[in-house]
Amino acid sequence: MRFDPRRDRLSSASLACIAGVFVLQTLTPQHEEVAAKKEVAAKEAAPAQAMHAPNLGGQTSVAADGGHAFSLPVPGLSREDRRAFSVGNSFFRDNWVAAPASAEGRDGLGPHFSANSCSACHQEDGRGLPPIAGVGVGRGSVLFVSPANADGAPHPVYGAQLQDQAIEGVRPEGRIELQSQRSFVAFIDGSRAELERWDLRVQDAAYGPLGEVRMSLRVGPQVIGLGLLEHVPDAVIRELADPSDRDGDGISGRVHEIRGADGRASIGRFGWKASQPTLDAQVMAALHGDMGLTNPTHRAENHTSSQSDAVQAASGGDPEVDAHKVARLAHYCRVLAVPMQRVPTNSEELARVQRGAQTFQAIDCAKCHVTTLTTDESSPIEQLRNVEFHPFTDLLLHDMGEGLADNRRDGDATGREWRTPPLWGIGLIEAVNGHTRLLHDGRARSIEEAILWHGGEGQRSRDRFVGLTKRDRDALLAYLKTL
Ligand code: HEC
Ligand code: HEC
Ligand SMILES: [Ca+2]
Ligand SMILES: [Ca+2]
Ligand SMILES: [Ca+2]
Repeated sequence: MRFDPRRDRLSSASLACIAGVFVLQTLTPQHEEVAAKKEVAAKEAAPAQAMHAPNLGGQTSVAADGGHAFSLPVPGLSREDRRAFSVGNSFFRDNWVAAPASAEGRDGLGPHFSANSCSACHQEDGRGLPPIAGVGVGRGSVLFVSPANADGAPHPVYGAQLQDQAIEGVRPEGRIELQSQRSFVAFIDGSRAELERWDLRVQDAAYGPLGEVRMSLRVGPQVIGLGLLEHVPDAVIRELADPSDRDGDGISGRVHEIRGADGRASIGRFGWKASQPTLDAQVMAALHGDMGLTNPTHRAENHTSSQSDAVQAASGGDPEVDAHKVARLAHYCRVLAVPMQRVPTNSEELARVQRGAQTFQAIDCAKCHVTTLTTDESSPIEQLRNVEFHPFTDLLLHDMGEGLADNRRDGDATGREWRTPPLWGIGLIEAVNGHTRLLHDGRARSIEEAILWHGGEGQRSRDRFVGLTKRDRDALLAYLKTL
């Protein structure tokens, strides 16, 4: 379904507020507002076409809002691309097993692993959970570890990731324990919000004490719209960066420059620290790091020579996952579509959401959560070429302050830097995953808490949020929930 903003005034006004291009249009004079309300009323009378939502993913968007909202392919794919999507879907969803197994082509899991399928951490192609006792254990996070004195380097015994599961006959590397810490934030109107964060601990370390380590806990993000983000031209991302803050707005933003094994330079786009430049690279890192599956880029099993039980484990082939399967998995992630914004049909609610969209611009959220980007012609998928879309990210690294810091280097990203996450789909995580945990480690229990954690380059924006009236805060949150 192609979305045409000119055909539909309601959608075009709301699209204007997400894109922030025609801000004037959202500040319409009184008589036009009345006209708009009349039109809304007319729409309510015709429920069949009431919800014609703006296209966050450009013409690749899908109208979807239930539990499977993140699981649809972009419309109009060729038959071949749809078939590849279905095959990729089964590789993504199905469990891998230990070798040797009769499940031909699905073995080689481990010896250590964090989960036995991609979808365990990206459930319904959505958001994973941190290992909170009784809630999130084994449901969607990874733990990176480095020695304290070698920032970002793999641990000499445990490797770059600490996996809390293992195949039979091999010990899990340890158990991740979170100790909750609470704090409070006061708003200008006197109301308070409670924030939660954790102290991380590894218990039952199987291969001797870890020693002093730096740890980074991260949850799996929703995997929608990635084929669009993959083909935003490098020049556009570089243009958004302002590493020495020349315009003095307190926001810098840095490109994560990646140097591949072949010496080629590229821009990191994927992961919470933008440490992977392409979907293929991200998929192969996940296969190896999260599931213990060797592949064309990572040929050696994911254990160190000090882990003797793991060293003796059977292999599922060399590599366990071949280039063909990697391509199917990457294709699957590439074409998962972005659901349309769910614009309210009720005129009061619509006015509130539009007010929230204006606030989003006014308090500089959009300086990092950039509303509009465009792909070039380089995608292998025709539908993803030359698409204007609304991801709410600049794909850049930002220093987000001490509160969010994991204090562990990842490639060129420091322990305080994080990539601006896209906000599309953020209001649907609850419907898809049954929770509203946000931020890289899932510490925020709501959108509001996620905003309150913003520090560093995001501090000014966060302070302006705290200074808003309750009415304006609620409008902003209502707006974000429509994304
Ligand atoms: C144990 C949990 C876990 C498993 C299993 C897992 N992932 Fe992930 N995934 C993550 C985390 C955590 C991140 C963020 C990584 C980072 O910050 O570097 C991520 C990031 C991604 C991204 C980038 C998303 C973005 O917005 O940047 C893609 C694509 C992805 N995973 C695909 C896969 C595929 C395909 C598989 C299966 C081969 C898989 N994942 C298995 C946890 C997991
Ligand atoms: C300086 C850049 C910057 C600004 C300004 C900024 N953000 Fe963010 N935002 C980020 C980064 C980076 C993260 C990820 C932090 C993390 O996970 O540790 C983030 C995370 C979020 C999240 C959680 C996303 C998720 O997927 O878990 C929400 C919601 C959010 N921001 C909303 C806002 C709003 C609303 C504003 C304005 C009040 C704002 N941001 C201003 C950079 C920014
Ligand atoms: Ca293996
Ligand atoms: Ca390990
Ligand atoms: Ca700046």
